[in-house]
Parts: sequence; structure tokens; C-alpha cells
Amino acid sequence: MAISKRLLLLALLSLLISCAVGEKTKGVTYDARSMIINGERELLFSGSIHYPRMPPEMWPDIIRKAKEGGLNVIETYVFWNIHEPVQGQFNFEGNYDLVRFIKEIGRQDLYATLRIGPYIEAEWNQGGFPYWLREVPNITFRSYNEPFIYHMKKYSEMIIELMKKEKLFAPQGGPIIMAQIENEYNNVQLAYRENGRKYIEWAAKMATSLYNGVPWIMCKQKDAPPEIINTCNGRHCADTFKGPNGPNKPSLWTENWTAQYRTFGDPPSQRAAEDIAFSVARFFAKNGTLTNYYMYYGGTNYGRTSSSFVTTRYYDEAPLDEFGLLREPKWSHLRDLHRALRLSRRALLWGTPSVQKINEDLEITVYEKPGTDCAAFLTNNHTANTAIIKFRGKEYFLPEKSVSILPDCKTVVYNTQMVVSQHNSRNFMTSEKEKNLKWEMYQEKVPTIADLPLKNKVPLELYTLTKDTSDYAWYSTSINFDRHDLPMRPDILPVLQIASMGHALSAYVNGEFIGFGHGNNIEKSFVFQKPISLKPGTNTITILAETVGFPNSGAYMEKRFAGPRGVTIQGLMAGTLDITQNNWGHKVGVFGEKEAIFTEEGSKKVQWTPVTGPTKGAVTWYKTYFNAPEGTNPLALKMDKMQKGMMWVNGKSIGRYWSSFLSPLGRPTQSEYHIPRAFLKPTNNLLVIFEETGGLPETIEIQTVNRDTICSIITEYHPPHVKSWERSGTDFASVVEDLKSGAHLNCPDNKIIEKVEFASYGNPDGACGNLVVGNCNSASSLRVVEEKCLGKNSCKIPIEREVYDEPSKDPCPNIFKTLAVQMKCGKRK
Ligand SMILES: *[C@@H]1O[C@H](CO)[C@@H](O)[C@H](O)[C@H]1NC(C)=O
Ligand SMILES: *[C@@H]1O[C@H](CO)[C@@H](O)[C@H](O)[C@H]1NC(C)=O
Ligand SMILES: *[C@@H]1O[C@H](CO)[C@@H](O)[C@H](O)[C@H]1NC(C)=O
Ligand SMILES: CC(=O)N[C@H]1CO[C@H](CO)[C@@H](O)[C@@H]1O
Repeated sequence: MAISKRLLLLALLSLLISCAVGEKTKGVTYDARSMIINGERELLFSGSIHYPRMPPEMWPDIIRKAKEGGLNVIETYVFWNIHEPVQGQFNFEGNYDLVRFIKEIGRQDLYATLRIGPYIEAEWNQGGFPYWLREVPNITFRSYNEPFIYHMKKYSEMIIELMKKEKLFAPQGGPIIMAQIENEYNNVQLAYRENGRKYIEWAAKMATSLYNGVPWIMCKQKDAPPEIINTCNGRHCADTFKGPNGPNKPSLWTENWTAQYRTFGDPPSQRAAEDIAFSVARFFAKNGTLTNYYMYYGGTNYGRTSSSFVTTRYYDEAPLDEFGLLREPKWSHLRDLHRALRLSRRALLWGTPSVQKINEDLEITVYEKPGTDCAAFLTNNHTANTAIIKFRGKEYFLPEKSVSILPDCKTVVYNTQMVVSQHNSRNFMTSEKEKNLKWEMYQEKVPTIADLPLKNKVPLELYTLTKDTSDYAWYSTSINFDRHDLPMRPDILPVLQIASMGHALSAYVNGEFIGFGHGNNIEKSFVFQKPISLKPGTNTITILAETVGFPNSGAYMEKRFAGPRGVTIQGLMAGTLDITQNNWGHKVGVFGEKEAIFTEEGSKKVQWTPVTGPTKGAVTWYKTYFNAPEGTNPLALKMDKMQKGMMWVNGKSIGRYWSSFLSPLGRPTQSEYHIPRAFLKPTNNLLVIFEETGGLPETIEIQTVNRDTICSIITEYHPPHVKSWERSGTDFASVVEDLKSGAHLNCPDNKIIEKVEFASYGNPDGACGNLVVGNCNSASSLRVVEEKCLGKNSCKIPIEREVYDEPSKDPCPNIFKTLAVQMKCGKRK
């Protein structure tokens, strides 16, 4: 009796103590193992989603899909140039409403990471720095430079104060658990010598003095000051990250690339779900407790927001594609990984790790709290060979380059190489309703020097000229030739040569278009050369010079230049004539842009005429109206036969297009451009295209986008070794049940399976959208699959051999069999 009373008292006392501790630790701290949120260690699965890269109408749905994908943190940069486009004038409207975005994250019960930068890179115009910052006298970006640190502090303070005022930090009850200052500074630090080190120390002190309620991080900063956690960015942080630079900092991975952004001219970028899963599983096997997918949803670079040459579409290969649709199997395979890691949570966060290296490629990591929790990772690092690992009296099969996760140290609930989730492929369908658009056009006049107000002896530098108010500027000069200056033979023409610092240009002689030239993301500068016809008397040379965004990376970003620098005419009777110092007229922007003729109001200011045939070589505006296409699927504009320019829907820019810039595959890097449904009215939507060098507007199509082609490709070594699992009624048991029951297919948006396009049980090959039968195929495959799935919204297909063939009739009993199916989802129930 006495004993139990004392026990009770002890229990009460410890309860009191833990409450008191809980009170004290409300908020966010960390130890060597992980972030500690409200007093408890936590595994964090985070995804980058940038609020300005989609209309706010899309935020709730995208965040919900991230949550369903197993994330508990959303990470975003803060984009200075959109919030303070003009010094002292702020904009937090629409898709720039940072507060509303963070609140939406909180509303869906997720945490947020705020990467303030203010340098953010992010393939964003000037890495997020507003244009005006470049014009601050004597400024050096990202260095211990008085003007720079003054403005950086002022802006950081404004953002932090806004977050505090809205109570968005975790200790205030908000979702923000972490903040970042600077960004990948180690990449450029050496270039700033002593001022680099001083700057980083200053930035750390500045940030922590503005707010100290949540931890601050610096990614790619191996010598981060003690008060800052250094974190890893990359594709394979388990193998490349040397770990935090202090004994009490956790191992965090803040940028895990889900593929790669694209610049115009690039081939597609891919990263397999299996490869991402392998890297993340390895990272968690090696003490990692936070991973962030960069990007989880990339979205769209609307307007002129992207950095040099970066496409409008951003990280389309992420788990959510540009249109916000689930990219499968990436989305589900990572969701399953998060689930397996969560099942291992107690062992991972409070157990003790031990590593057993079996040989060069095989490794066992165990996290164990004796008597209560045990989780294991079995790793086969060999890229070509499968392996059997013996662990605690059992044998486990591992595919090549894979990690198995055993949340109970007995049962494999996940292997990074075995994708059990469904696959899908994307379809762009021409909208039936909006097939025949009627186009009108308006062609701008090519100016001569007399039309251009700003005069200078030599061509002016383009960035300084446009001040980022337009991609374009006109340059023009005029020259007189005597008949005797010009070549006598009509088949020998003089050549116009323009050396440009980037990024593109169209050239005109006497109002005639003579050609287009451009650089690329690696070599921005280029030399343009074309034969030209000159006439005796006055000749006009006009250039439409263009940039495609400011650069976003590297040291000394404030000292980057663009535009024509040297102009010569070669092959004259007197040789080469240098006209660089010939006196030039300049004007920023094109007329239609200035008059906003892409808006309903503005479009009335010019005379539109029907399009009669292909237009060539002059800056041309095209306009049409369309009704919102049928259904609710996302929309795209097919632009593959146009050249280069910009697009607006109802006055809102949907970005730059550049279809004439082909990738090495001989196709445009990007052919379809996202039109957010949120930009549309039911009828009469104004679509305006600005085309620089001529095109065929009648080839433009409005498309609906779906991922209604779903597939499953599963090999029968699923589920491996599930038999020993005994605990029932847990999340764990249901995971195992799921694995046992074979292939799962599920149509998006409550649609139903209306056709089985492919089914093979044997050794089929290929990818979703492109499956082929191998030399082993059960004759009953299609029948079994149709029976289970046709007419349903979701179905399960067993992968047990007896279901397909009687054992005596099995055509190929001695192989691991694969079930591959492809189906088409149709109308809703
Ligand atoms: C900029 O630097 C130059 C030379 O270091 C100095 O003479 C000048 O006063 C500085 N200008 C401003 C506005 O600080
Ligand atoms: C993981 O943490 C343990 C215990 O803190 C430590 O002994 C081990 O070296 C760490 N492993 C790695 C790969 O950093
Ligand atoms: C795993 O293999 C890769 C090459 O595929 C190698 O770079 C890496 O260091 C290996 N990791 C381990 C832990 O052996
Ligand atoms: C988004 C991003 O920063 N991607 C980088 C990923 O890593 C490669 C190679 O290390 C870089 O070239 C990319 O710029």
C-alpha cells in the first residue's frame, strides 16, 4: 500500500514537472538529433512551394495535396523584388500576399519555413533583389558593404515585423518554425575575401537580433556562426553532407532537388522517384531528421519574373506538376516513404543508432531503444546487383541501389526501388469548344532614330536603360552611303554584325526585318551577322534589343550587363565600317506594352485587322476571345508553332514563350503554357500574344490537361517478408495489408475507369503511356484486370500467380513476374 502511494506521488510529481517543462519549451528549439517543437523532437518532411508562382486561388488545393503526400512543413522564399518593386512602395496583393499564404499553411495544420534571403537565387529575376537596389551608389550585393547591409537589414526587419504582427511564428501560435538568412553563400564567399566572412557574421547577428523565437538556418554554409544551423542542399545529401558544424545542431537537408529547372534550349530534366526515395531514406538512416523537396510544386513564372533564360514552367518534374496534378508514381512513392519513416519515428528520434557495414555495398543501420522501439534501414548501394541481407535471423531481399525500411526491425514496409503506387501520364487535349479561334492582328511600326527620344553616341547598356520595366528596347542609327560605297555586284551583299552582351535581338534595315539572334543561359553574349541590302542615300539600322530576365546567381550580380555593344558593316567598298559611335537613338519597351493593348481598355487604342496569312519579321500583336473550356481540368496554351514573345489572358501576363529555341532533341523546350482557371471568366476571355519575329496564330490551341491515363507496374517480389508482422489494429498493420493486396489504381477527381488499354502479367516493359508485352504473358491478364476494374473509381488487382494461370499451365514459372496495366479514366460517376 505504502509503496503504491509513493509511486502515485512520484507519477504525479513527474507529470507536474513535465508540464512545467512543456510550458517553458513552448516554441521551437533543437538538439543534435532534430528540431524540437513544443518540447518534442520531430521528423520533418518539407516541400518548397512558392506563393508568387501560382494565383492565390490555387494555394489551398496545392497545400492540401502536399499534406496528403505526407508533408508536415511547407517552405517558401520571400521575394523582395515583388514586395518592394519601387523603393519604399510595397505590394502584398494577390499572389504576393505572403501573410495569407502562411496563414493558409497554418490553417491546414502544417508548419512553415520562411527563407527570407533576402538573396534567394530561386531562378527568380535578380535572385529576388529589386532593380532599384542595383542603383544604390557604391553598392556591392551580398558583401560587408555599408549600403548593402543597410538595405538588407531594413527589408529583413520589415518582413520579420510583419510576421510578428500577424503572430505567424510558432511561439506566437503561428506555423513558422524556422527561418533562413542568406542562401548558399559558400558558392560565392571566396570572391568577397575578408568582407565575405564579415558579412556572414553580421547577417547571423542581424537575423537573430530581429527575432530569436525560432531557429535560423543557412544552407550551404559550412562555417555558419554558432547561433545558426548549417544545412545541406543537393541531390544526395546522405553521401555529400559533412554534417552540421556544431555538436548540438541537427542534420537538415533544405534543398533536395526533385529534378532541375529548365532554361530555354535545355532538354527535359528527369529524376526518378526511386532515386529521390533512396537519397532521402539514406539521409534519415544517417541521422537526418528534415528533408525538403525543392520543389514539391514548382508552378509557373508569370510575367517577367524568371531569371535569365529560365522557362515559364518551373520544376514541372516535381511531385505536383506545373498544373497542380499529381505526378505519379513520384507523389505516392514519396508519400509511402514518409509513412514508413513516420512508423519508425519513436525509434529514430529517441533510439540509439548503430551501423553495421557488411561489405562495400551493404549496410544495416539500427535505431533502438531497448525493449520498446526498434527501426532498421537495410541498404544495398550497388547500382547493378540485387542482394540478400541477413539480419536478426532472417533473410531480406534487396533490389539494386535500394534501402528497405523496417519500422519494427522485422517487417519491410517500404523499399525505395519497389514502386507499388500507381503511375500516370499527362494528356493535353485540344478543347473541343474552343477549336477555331478568330485572330486579329496589329503590327507595330519599326522606329527610326527620329522616333527615339534618348540619344547617345554609342549604344546604351540595356539593363541600365530598361531599369527592368520591359524586356525590350529599340536602338536605331542612320548612315548615308554614296553609290560608290556599296558593292557593285548584286550577289555580293554587305554584312551587318552586332556584338551583343545578351540576350537576344531582332535587326531591321530600312524597316525590313533581316534576322533574329540570341545567346543562351551559359553564353549570354553572341555575335549576330546577316547580309543586308543598302541603298545610296540614307539607310536606317534598327535593333530591337532584348533581355530574358536578370541573372540570379554568382558573385557581383550588380555588375552584369546586356545589349548591343559593337556594330559594324562589313564588305563595303572601303572595307569594314564601324558604326558603334555613329550616334544612336533609344527607347525602352514596345508601343503595345506601353499602351497595355493586352487589356480590354488598352486594346481599343489600336486598329486591329483580320489575320490573312503568316506574318513575318515585325513585332506583331495578335488578339482573340475565347470561352472557358468545358470541365474543371487545368488549361494550357499550345504555342509550339509560334516563335518568341509574351502572352496575356484578360490583361494578366501568363509569361514569356520561346518556341523557336529548340532543345538538342529538336523540339521546343516548352510548348504548352499554363493558363490558370482563376484568370478566366465563363465567356469572352481576351487572349493577346506579342510575337517578336512572326508566326502562325491559327496554330495556337487552347488545351485541357489531365492525368487520366493511370498505370501500375509491380513485380511480384512485393510484398517482401510481411508474414512475421503480428501487432494488429495499428497503422502499421494496414500498411502491410495494403502491400499484400497487389496493385492499387485510383482515378483522379472521382472519375471512373472506362477502358483497360494494356494489361500483361509476365515480363512486360516500358513506361506508363508506352507499355509493351514481353515474351512471357499470361493469356488471362486482360480479363482479370477488366473484371476487377472496369466501371470503378478504384480497384485492387492481385499479383498472385494462381489468379492468372493454373500452375501446370504457367508459361514461364521461373521468372519474377511483373503486372503492368494501363487504364483510361473517364467521366465521373
Ligand atoms: C562612392 O565611393 C566613392 C569612392 O570610394 C566616394 O568618393 C563617393 O563619395 C561614394 N559615394 C557615395 C554616395 O557614398
Ligand atoms: C549519428 O549520430 C550518432 C550518435 O549521435 C553518431 O555516433 C554517429 O556518428 C552519427 N552518424 C553520422 C553518419 O553522422
Ligand atoms: C554508394 O555508391 C555511390 C556510387 O554509386 C558512391 O558515390 C557512394 O559513396 C556510395 N556510398 C556508400 C555509403 O558506400
Ligand atoms: C536549383 C539548384 O540550385 N540546382 C542546382 C543543383 O545542383 C546542380 C549541380 O550541383 C546545379 O548546377 C544546379 O544549379
